Amino acid sequence: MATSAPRHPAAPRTTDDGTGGDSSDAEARSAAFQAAFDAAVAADERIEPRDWMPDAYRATLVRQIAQHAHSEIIGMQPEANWITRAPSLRRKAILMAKVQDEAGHGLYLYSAAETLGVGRDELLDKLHSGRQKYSSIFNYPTLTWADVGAIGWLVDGAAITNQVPLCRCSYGPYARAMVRVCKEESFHQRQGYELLLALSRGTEAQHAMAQDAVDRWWWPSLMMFGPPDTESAHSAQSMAWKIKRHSNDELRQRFVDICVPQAESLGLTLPDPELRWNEERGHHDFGAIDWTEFQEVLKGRGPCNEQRITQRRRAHDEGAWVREAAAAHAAKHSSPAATREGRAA
Ligand code: BYC
Repeated sequence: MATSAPRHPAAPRTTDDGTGGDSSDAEARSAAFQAAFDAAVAADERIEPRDWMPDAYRATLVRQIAQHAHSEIIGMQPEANWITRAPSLRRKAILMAKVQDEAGHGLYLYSAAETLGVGRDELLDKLHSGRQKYSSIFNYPTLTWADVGAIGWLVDGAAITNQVPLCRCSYGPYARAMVRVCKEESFHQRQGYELLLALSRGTEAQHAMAQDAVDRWWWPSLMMFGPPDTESAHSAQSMAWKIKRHSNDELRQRFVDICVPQAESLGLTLPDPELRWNEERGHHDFGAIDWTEFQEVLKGRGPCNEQRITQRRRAHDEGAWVREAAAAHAAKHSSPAATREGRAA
């Protein structure tokens, strides 16, 4: 760590009468911590769990990491819908592995949130009671097998575009979790692309099924990056703290530019008549996003909001016995008698 100012909260200073230091001492200490935090962020250093951090920085991280963790576990549902109907053993094995990866991502992210002082139970409770969000994208149905390919190509593709910069997030545990998540997401994106390519080059009906899935998932994928910059409540502050490295619109544009040539090699079209290369900007122009639809989904009125949260609550309730058994097992193995037995063995 290059900074000389303190990064860890010092023990409160006490006076002879035990009432603590005067308020100017406390203010000076707090200013020193703030200065050390600002310097660390400016120098691109990582903030670690035991470092001092502003309350609002902590709250923003908890909000974003929790939303991200919830997205990973709710995101298992639309794809799991197709595990029993995958068209071959190979496709089934790949899809099962992918859905398990998403569960793993949820676990890394809940663990990252725990380093900020919030427990997993508390976060799950907020998800189940609608006090925390998950990504809008998972409120759309998976109607055909081709949707599994469209999710891999577009949804995982959008997730990677958003998450690769998060590997450089200023908060250490989140940034480190993202490195592994992004490696796995790259595999997911490629399996989606390969699945769509097989369909696109298959029979006429298979090609049409792939095109229909891309038509339905394209616009919701663009919404994953969040509202336009002019409407984004948190972007400016999150970018100043180097939690986010790019704005929502910058990442959305990057995603569109990546997808256009990929769609061409897939032999599929993107459902936007206004999509064209703009020589002057060096980017693709694209049509207007339906932000009313986005807001409706965020308010819980998307096609599958109700179904997703009901299923999540049911899975949580039905898994209560597993949590209880795991806790009993852990307690048994950490008891003094078990520890003595372990030592003797
Ligand atoms: N859906 O000020 P803004 C995946 C909310 S899934 C729902 O721009 P911010 C995967 C936002 O929370 C990928 N809500 O916010 C899993 C805020 O509301 P609150 C999940 C959205 O945070 C399985 C309000 O709108 N990835 O990987 O600066 C299979 C204003 O927005 C959405 C992540 O979560 C949305 N799309 O930026 C396949 C990545 N967009 O909280 C794939 C981490 C915005 O004030 N998250 N809102 O009530 C982020 O990078 C950022 O949180 C966002 C939004 C870019 C999403």
